[in-house]
Amino acid sequence: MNRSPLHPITDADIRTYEEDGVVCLRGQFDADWIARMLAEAVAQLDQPDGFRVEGEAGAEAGRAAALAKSHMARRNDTFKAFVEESPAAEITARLMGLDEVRFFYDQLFIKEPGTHAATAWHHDLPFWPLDGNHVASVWLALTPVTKATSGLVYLAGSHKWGKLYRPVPAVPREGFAFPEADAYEECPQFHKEFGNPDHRFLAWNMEPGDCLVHHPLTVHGAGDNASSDQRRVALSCRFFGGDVTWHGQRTVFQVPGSADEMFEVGAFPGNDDVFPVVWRAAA
Ligand SMILES: O=C(O)CCC(=O)C(=O)O
Repeated sequence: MNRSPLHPITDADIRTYEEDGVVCLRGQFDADWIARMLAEAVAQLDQPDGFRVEGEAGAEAGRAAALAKSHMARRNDTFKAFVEESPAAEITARLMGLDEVRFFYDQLFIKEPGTHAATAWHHDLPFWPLDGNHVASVWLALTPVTKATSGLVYLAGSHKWGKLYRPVPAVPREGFAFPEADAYEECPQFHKEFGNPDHRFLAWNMEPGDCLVHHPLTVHGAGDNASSDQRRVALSCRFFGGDVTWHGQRTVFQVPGSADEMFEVGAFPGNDDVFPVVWRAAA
C-alpha cells in the first residue's frame, strides 16, 4: 500500500484547487488500499451505528440501503491506518501549501443500487466548530462513480462567495444547528440552476482510487443512486492546519474526545490527542 501519492501534485492541481475549490486527482491510491478499504467499508453495512436508510430496493436483506457514518478511524485499526499511512493527508497538505496537517475526522458514504438518498446541496464549514481556509476533504471513490450513481457535483468557485449556508443534516433532527448557524441563509436547490450560465457545475466519472479534494466552503451535492447494479462507496477524510482557528460549536457535531471548552476561540486547535499531526514535510 502506497504511503506517498503515486503521482506528484502539480502546480496545475494546486491552481485548480485554489480557483475552483475542488480538484479531481486520478489514481493516487493503489489497488491494495482500495481493496482493503472497500472490504472494511462494506462490512460497516452490517453494523448498527451511523445514519441509515433502510428497506430500499437495492439493500440486501437486513442491511442498510444507504449509510453515512463518521469517526471510524478513532475506533477501527483499518480506518486509522488509512488516515495515518495512506497518501490522503499528504495530498491535502500539498494542495493547501502546508508543511504539516492534522487529522480532523473521517466519514463513510455508501449508497446501494437504486437507493433514494440524495446528498442535499451544502458546504461543510457551517457544520463544524472551525474557521479558516486550510481544511481539505479527500473524497475517495472505492467503487466506480458517475453522476447517475450519486457522484458529487460541485459549484466551481463557490468557496469564494463569502457565504455560510445553514447546516442541515442528512436526517433532519430538532436542535441540530445552534442558533447562530440556524440563522444562516438556506442553501439554494442548485440542481434547479443546472441550465444557468452564471454557474459552472463540476462532476467527474471516477474509478476506484480516484479522489476529489475540496475546500470547506465549496458547495456540493449528489443525486440518488439510479443504477440498478452499481453500489457507490466513498470515504471522506478531512485534514487541517495553517490558518484554522476554533470557532466554537455551530451544530451538535463534535469530534469524539473533544469539547468546546478545550479550545480557545480564535486560536489554532493544535491539540495532539484529539487532532494529531498525521503528515509533516521532511526537514
Ligand atoms: O458522499 C456524499 O454523498 C457526501 C459527501 C460529502 O458531502 C463530503 O464528503 O463532504
